[in-house]
Amino acid sequence: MEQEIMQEVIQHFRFPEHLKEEIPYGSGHINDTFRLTFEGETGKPRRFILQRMNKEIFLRPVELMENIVGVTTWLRGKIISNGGDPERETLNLVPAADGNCYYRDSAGDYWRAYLFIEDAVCYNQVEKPEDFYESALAFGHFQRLLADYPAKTLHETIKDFHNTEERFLKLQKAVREDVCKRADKVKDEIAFALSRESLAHTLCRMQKNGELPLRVTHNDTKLNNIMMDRATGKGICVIDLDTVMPGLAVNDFGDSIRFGASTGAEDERDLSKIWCSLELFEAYTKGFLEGCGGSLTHEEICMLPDGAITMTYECGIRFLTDYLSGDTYFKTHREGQNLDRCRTQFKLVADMEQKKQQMYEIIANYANIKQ
Ligand code: ADP
Ligand code: GN1
Ligand code: MG
Repeated sequence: MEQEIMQEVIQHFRFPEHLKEEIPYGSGHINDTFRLTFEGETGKPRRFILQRMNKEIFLRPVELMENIVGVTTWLRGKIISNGGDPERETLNLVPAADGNCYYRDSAGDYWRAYLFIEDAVCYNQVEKPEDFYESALAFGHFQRLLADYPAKTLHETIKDFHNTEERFLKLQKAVREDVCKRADKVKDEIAFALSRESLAHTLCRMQKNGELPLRVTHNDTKLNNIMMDRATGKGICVIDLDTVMPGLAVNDFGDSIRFGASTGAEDERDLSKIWCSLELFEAYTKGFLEGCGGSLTHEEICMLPDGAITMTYECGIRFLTDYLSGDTYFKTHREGQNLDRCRTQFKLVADMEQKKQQMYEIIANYANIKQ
């Protein structure tokens, strides 16, 4: 059945004729991603990414695709006027046969296709601080390129995505309902989350009262959502644009730190390996501030450590909620993976709390803030 659907979908996009290979690809937690290789006319293979969008999560896929068309067209214009290469520096959608930028298959799922970005890699863990610095530069730059994007035209693809207060309420509900009878096993994690409720409020409150501005942000800035040039090591293309929406710059910073400045994998079971590396934190801070090019307000800069702690806390809460609800949101490949992910996030939160003053000093140093 799956194979028949794949064939149907592939026929409905404007791909070359001869398919040589089709493999599941990448390690995203949300969509089903495939890499397709076709025989090219000159003998050189041509590759594409084909994705089935997650319909439980993205309830309005046509609106989602409108966002992606809008943002990639905008970026394309900016990249061309800066003398860059629009085929590599932003995602390029492949049209479907009917001219739409998506295809709805006979099972009701929505698909889209992108040019495969060649000669580039994306990492699941930082290998060298310089790579993390380069990724920060690119994420900061991405935010700057979108600074004057008409935010009102963007659809909210996932409601309350980084509304940490709402995430906190959803955790409480999941604990109350305990549909899988797992709450007893994770009393410590629940207590950890509930005892830090104030973390859920600070940034939300600052956004509501105007202390932190809403900008067009990426909202899912983990390291494997950026392609790095294989030859130069530079961050060339920000991908995974499903959650580009108005949001907080400190959250984009924080989400990168949560994932990339950790000394271990997101689902590492041996928690003695998990720390927030200040060396990596420093590399990212330097790159992000450079990439944002002076566009952040004083208040935003001062709240960057809070962004890191809040995003890590929020993600831990989301993993725990999903574990309690029966693993329905994030893809899992083994029993208890969401719980393992939750535990690494909470270990990082506790470590970041200890290191908050040092984080602030690093930021103040790069942002030239007098202490
Ligand atoms: P998810 O939302 O599930 O995380 P992504 O859009 O991030 O899906 O894609 C999953 C993975 O596929 C990425 O981490 C990356 O490895 C790879 N990928 C996605 N788009 C491209 C592309 N245009 N070129 C090369 N690799 C890509
Ligand atoms: C998901 O799509 P992916 O794998 O890049 C999630 C992020 C989480 C992240 C945790 C749309 O990111 O919000 O921070 O997993 N994306 C969505 O690894 O929920
Ligand atoms: Mg992704």
